[in-house]
Amino acid sequence: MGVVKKSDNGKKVSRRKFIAATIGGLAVGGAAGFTLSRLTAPAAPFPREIQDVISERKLEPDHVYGALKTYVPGGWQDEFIMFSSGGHSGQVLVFGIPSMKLYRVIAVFTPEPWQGYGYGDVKTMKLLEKGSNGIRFLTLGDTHHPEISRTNAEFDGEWLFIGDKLNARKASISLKDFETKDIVKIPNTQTQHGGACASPNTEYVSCGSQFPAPWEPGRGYKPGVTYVQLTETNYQEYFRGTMTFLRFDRRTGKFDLANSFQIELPPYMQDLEIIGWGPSDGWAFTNSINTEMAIGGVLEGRPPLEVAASQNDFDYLHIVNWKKAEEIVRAGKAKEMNGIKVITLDTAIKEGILFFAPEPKSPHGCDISPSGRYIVIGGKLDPQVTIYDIEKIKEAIADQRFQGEDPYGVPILRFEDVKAAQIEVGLGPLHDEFDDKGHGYVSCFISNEVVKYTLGPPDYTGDKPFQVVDRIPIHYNIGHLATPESNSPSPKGKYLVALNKWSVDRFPNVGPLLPQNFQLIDISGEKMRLLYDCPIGLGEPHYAKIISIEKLKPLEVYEMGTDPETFSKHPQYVEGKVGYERKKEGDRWVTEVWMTLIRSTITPDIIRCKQGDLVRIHMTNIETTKDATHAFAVAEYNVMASIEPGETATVEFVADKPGVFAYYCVEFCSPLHLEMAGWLEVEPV
Ligand code: CUK
Ligand code: CUA
Repeated sequence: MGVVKKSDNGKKVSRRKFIAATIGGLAVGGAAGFTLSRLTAPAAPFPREIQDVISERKLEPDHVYGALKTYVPGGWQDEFIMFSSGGHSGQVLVFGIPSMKLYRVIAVFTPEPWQGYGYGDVKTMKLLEKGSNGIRFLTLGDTHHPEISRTNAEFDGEWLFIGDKLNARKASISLKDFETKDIVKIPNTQTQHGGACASPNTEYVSCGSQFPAPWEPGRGYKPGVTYVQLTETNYQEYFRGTMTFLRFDRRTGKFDLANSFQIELPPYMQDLEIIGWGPSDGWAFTNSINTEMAIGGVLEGRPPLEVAASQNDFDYLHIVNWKKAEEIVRAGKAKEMNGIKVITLDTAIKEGILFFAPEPKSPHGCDISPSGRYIVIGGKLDPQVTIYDIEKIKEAIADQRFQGEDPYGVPILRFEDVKAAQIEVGLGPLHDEFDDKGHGYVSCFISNEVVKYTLGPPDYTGDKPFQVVDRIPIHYNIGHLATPESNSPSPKGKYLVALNKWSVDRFPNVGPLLPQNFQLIDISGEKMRLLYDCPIGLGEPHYAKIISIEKLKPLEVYEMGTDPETFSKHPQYVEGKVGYERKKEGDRWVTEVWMTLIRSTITPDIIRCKQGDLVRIHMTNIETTKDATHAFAVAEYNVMASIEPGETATVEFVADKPGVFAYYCVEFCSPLHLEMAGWLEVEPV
């Protein structure tokens, strides 16, 4: 990342040299460069012209302050990188903080042409297909909660995880090349919500279900197969939630179902989930709603779901001893169901893995203070955040102090025994994040604000624990909020992003479907201060994770012939090999092509095949220059690949229509980019 220096305002910036690729396009593949040095900030007072801009644009002091705090000149580095879910765009968005610049959209659950994701590229087609798990070829996902891999509970910047709420899937993304490496369908689960959350050393990535799925007794849930008639009685008897611990191999980036396990849960709607560290190491938590087990049915004479599911004054915080669960699985006490070892509800109760604590009232959010001691739940229908103390929880469990059990026999701890504090914060409290000074920040959806409060010791050691200390209005309908490296032992403070669902009057009207509004808030001082409104015109993000930029070590270029799935040589990469051959594979004709791309030539530039052939093209971008990406697309065939410098990718498609079809490089890569083209001749048979 180059030399990092402290600038005048104390912000770390990197004095990075800019190597511009040669524009001598005829000099193919050249990497001659020149260097630009960055302008240094003037030490003298700003010239008159700055004052003029301010008065001309009628900017107020707050505006100028916000602009100066967030402006990151070209060539400078942001201080943090934010990975935001892309909501039902199915993707992940990558932003800089404080600039709020959108740097990248990572294709995950939805085809994305620029990255050649899901348009004939074998690796990504296989990934999407494997992740679809035989239900149908899924091209939709609803991403909610990103997570970064951890070492000793700290974010280490190596892997990113994101879940698909709609289809209960989990994906891993390498932060070496920002590409999706695995997608797995979570067994026995139809929709998922809580998590991704990683265990302190990323042995497991965990996630909880949202809407319970119908289970066949002893056989779990099979998508497209399991049917249970939906009645209130059947719901209670046969529907089930899950908490799943997916074994993750951080070498390959793959989830390993054979070494994963799952805990069967009652048919409440498990909601947000988190895994603890420090004093809460070994424990996982999820809040829940609809402990009423309402199923809706307005046309059948029952109250609507939202009414019936909001009757109880308390729902249940689920407290799971996952380390003990792991032992139970090792001891062979789990039951294999649809490819995963399941600890049944009965076993979980009997073995002391699952406990409940009352939580008011249809809550949302489940977050842990930096020390690992406090578990914080947003009241949603209750104007308070409720804070639990893991020390008290562990004590109460050890003493077997329970107020009773739920209809399934899960022991319920006494609220007063495990509660650390309740703080009245505002209306509709949802999610909590933390800074490095012992403060929590809660999003209040209904009262449209972020409220700052103090935690208790050891996070906060002052004389005003568990008190509201500041509040700031947001615009509007805030869901999650995010602070750098929150929900880990070492949050960094400084900034807070409010992920607002509505923008109403903050941006020009671009149609009834308005952008979401990410608001950047300065939390470095005592008072929070709004800095910037950032429109998100793509999906509905939920949660985001922010990490210090120094922790990311992405590749600049792939080593020549790299298969990004494994980061090793692509099985079909042969140095210098170009050309094609038509041959029989079983009873099908295949035209197999070895192709290279370099400014400004695609070789071969003519491929002749016959109608009905499977065309399989192994393409290598033989550039070694950073950013010298090429792309490959075939006219009228819906085929698109992106090949980064050094990368080898394979596309496959059936040449089902005869004709002569142009293919070309889709990235404007050099002055002769338009000439970077060729022909696919498909001879009719
Ligand atoms: S949920 Cu969306 S605002 Cu999926 Cu984390 Cu709370
Ligand atoms: Cu390569 Cu255009």
